[in-house]
Amino acid sequence: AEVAPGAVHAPAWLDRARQRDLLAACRDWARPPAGLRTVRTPGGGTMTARQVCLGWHWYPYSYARTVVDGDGAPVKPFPAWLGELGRRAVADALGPDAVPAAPYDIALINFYDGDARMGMHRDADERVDAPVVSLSLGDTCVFRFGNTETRARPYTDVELRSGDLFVFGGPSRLAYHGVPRVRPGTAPPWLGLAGRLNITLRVSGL
Ligand code: MD5
Ligand code: FE
Repeated sequence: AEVAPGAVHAPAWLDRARQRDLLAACRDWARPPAGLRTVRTPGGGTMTARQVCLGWHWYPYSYARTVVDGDGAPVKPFPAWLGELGRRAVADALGPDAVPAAPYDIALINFYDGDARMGMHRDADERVDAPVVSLSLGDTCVFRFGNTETRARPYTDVELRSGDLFVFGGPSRLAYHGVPRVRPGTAPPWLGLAGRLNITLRVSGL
C-alpha cells in the first residue's frame, strides 16, 4: 500500500523462515564488540531504543567507522546478502527503476522494549537520496509517518507488524517520522522475541 508518494508499506513481506533467520543474525550482531548500545544525544539525552550498526556506525548526527560512543571497537561489516535483500525490497515496493546504483552499505538495527519510543525526526545524515528500507520483527508498533515540513500534523499512523517491509523513497525520504508506541506481547509466538526490532538499510554516499 502506498501511504504517500514513494512511501510503500508491504505487510508480511518476510516469511516465517526469513524472519527467524534475520532475528538470529541480529542476535549475533548485538553481541560485543561493537554490539548493542545506548545512543546518547549531544543534548545529554539517551535514546530509549538501543541500537547496533553495520557498515557505518551512526551517532547523533553523523557516521563513523569506529563506535564513538560505544566500546571503541570498529563497526561490524555490512554483509552482501543484506544489501541484496535491500535491493529486492526496493524493486518489489517501488519497481526496478527505483533500485539505487550505489550499494546499500549501512544497517541500523533498533531494539525497542515495551517502553521504548522514537520521537519525530528526519533521517538526513546520508548524502544520497536512495530509498531507506525498513524491516520489522517482533512486537507490533505504531509508526507515525509525517510530512516534510514539521514534526506536527498532518501525519498518518500505521501499525507495523513482524515481517512487514516499509520503503521510503522519492519525496518521502525526508519526511518526519517516529514510533510513538510499541504494543508489548504482540510478537508472533513462533518467533521467540520479546520486544520489537527494526532493521533499516541505507546508502551512505560516503
Ligand atoms: C524504526 N527507524 O522503526 C524506524 C524505521 C531510524 C528510524 O526511524 O531513524 O532508525 S525507519 C523509518 C524511516 C526512514 C526514512 C524515512 C522515513 C522513515 N520516512 O520518510 O518516514 O525504528
Ligand atoms: Fe528515522
